Amino acid sequence: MVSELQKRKWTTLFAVFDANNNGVLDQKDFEQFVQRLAQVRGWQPGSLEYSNIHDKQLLYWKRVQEAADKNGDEKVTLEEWLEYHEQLLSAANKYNEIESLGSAVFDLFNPDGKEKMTAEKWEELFVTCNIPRVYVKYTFPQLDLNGDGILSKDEVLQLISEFYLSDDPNAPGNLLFGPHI
Ligand SMILES: [Ca+2]
Ligand SMILES: [Ca+2]
Ligand SMILES: [Ca+2]
Repeated sequence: MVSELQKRKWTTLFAVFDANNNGVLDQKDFEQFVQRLAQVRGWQPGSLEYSNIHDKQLLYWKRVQEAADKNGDEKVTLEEWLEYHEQLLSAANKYNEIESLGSAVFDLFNPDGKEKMTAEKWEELFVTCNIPRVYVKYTFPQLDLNGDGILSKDEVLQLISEFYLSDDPNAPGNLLFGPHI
């Protein structure tokens, strides 16, 4: 049984991915995301960092497409998206699936594995995803589960798993993309 809370969260995630805000997901959204990230990071198109992230994002989009684009029109509608997540909820391998998706997102923001996900870096992610950055002040301390000022990969994976799956209104992972849930 899917709750309203879960549906709201999946819809929020859809909105985060829908970079050009036209109500469907397709490759353009993921390309726009790369452009924004490059802007935030000061990467020139054609640079090594740029093409690296670009390739990763296109792979990521292919995965989303494979999982959710039921009618194969190279677009993912909100309906298809919700259906995919509903199926994910009852899938035996859901934790593996979510962990590998979460890992891909984390690595995107930490390409060399050396950067620490501080509140400042987290804010960068919000700017890139077009989420109001003012949310970070409120949500970061609750997301930083052990209070050391950094979101570790383990913390992020736990939060992502809560975001995708939890029906608990008090789960910190609900706040992953802002406090409005
Ligand atoms: Ca779109
Ligand atoms: Ca479709
Ligand atoms: Ca921490």
